[in-house]
Amino acid sequence: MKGLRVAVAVLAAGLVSSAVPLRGQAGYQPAPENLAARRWFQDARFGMFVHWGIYSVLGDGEWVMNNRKIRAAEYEKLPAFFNPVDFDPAAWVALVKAAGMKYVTITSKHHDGFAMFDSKVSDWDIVDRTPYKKDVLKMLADECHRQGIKLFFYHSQLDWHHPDYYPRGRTGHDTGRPESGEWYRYLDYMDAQLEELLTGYGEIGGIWFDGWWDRPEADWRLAKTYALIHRLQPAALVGSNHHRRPNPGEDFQMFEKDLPGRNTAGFNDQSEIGDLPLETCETMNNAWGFNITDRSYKSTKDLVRYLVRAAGNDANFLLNVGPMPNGKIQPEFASRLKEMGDWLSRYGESIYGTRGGPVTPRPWGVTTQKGDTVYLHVLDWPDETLSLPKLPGKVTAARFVKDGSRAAFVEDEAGVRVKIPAAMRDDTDTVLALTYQSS
Ligand code: FHN
Repeated sequence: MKGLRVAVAVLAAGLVSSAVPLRGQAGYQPAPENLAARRWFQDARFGMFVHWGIYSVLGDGEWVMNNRKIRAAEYEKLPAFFNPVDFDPAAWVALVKAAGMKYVTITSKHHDGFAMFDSKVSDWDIVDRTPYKKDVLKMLADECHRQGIKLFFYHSQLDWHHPDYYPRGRTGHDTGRPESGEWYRYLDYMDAQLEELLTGYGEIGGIWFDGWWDRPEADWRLAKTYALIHRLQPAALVGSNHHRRPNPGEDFQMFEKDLPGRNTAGFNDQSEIGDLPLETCETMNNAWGFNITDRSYKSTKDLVRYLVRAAGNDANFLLNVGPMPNGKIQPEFASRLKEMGDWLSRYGESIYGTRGGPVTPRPWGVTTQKGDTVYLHVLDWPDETLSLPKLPGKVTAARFVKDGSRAAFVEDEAGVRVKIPAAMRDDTDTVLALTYQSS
């Protein structure tokens, strides 16, 4: 009797485990080049996010199809108006570099399903449907490779246009598509497009998935998709914006509109921090895709401080632009990016190649670390003496990164106290470098 119960339990467990979709690529062992790419990614610290698609024509963000209940057949009129004759990939990449960014993550396909590249498995793409007829991803990839910038593709798993994206998820219910479809045929299509992206655009930094959250209960066949990517380009990093702890087969963890572990924007309610490289993304106003009336631009100071806080939390900062339908990046974004680049040209040593520092984020600011140097990023500190707990070794020197001048400090059993005279304080970030001797 007991034996039977055990057998039934084992059988039931087997049935359950085969019915519950596997989340990820079980047993995944990252290749050595993948591990090297993760280190590169962490060293890079700052990237440009680009949300660009036919929705930019309407100047109302990338969710316009869903928000305005535009049917798929109506939305199909849009590509005819998308003609980015002023798109200049060399100028984009020059701006990326001027901003001090090291990589670009651009939408190959957003939720509207429209491929911004020359797909052979669909004609719902930029080459087949727009008067522009050119593959902007190829143009950008070539330019990124020329100028030494890594290119990642944002790829939406959710699709408001493809008929086989069925059963529908939480969104895209007003698109007028027939209430039928073949889910696994949709996944085959998605894998085929990913294969195109990983074979036709040179070396790719990685794939940034989004949209899993539309159907959390579905079998996304992640194991197959992740294995495909890792087979085609072992160094390419896989990440997914599912707002959860990473699944096997993912190489970095992302947070949306919040620092790791925070949830002020409501996206990261289930995001526990795992042990992969981290990234947080944010908009410059409130929109990802071009929004013509969104004037809520963040100041350069706030954007720099976000970058600093991200680095202090051991995370990259992926800062978004939503280019206009003519192919240009609007001046409000460009000017802020250049100002961030100016700041980084002075303080970059405290950001690039660093990891989160030994003192965890505090109300006054954060720390970063590179080798035996700890950088203090003092963001809000009104007093003269800042007290720190003990660092991993005896402090031998302290300097203000601004001008290299020495900072006075005292070290005892309790820790280190550093003097920050009012004249040395910087409204954006007072950066000090403390060098210690490892014991
Ligand atoms: O729905 C998308 C949104 O349009 C945008 O792409 C952001 C970027 O992180 N992610 C989604 C929401 O989680």
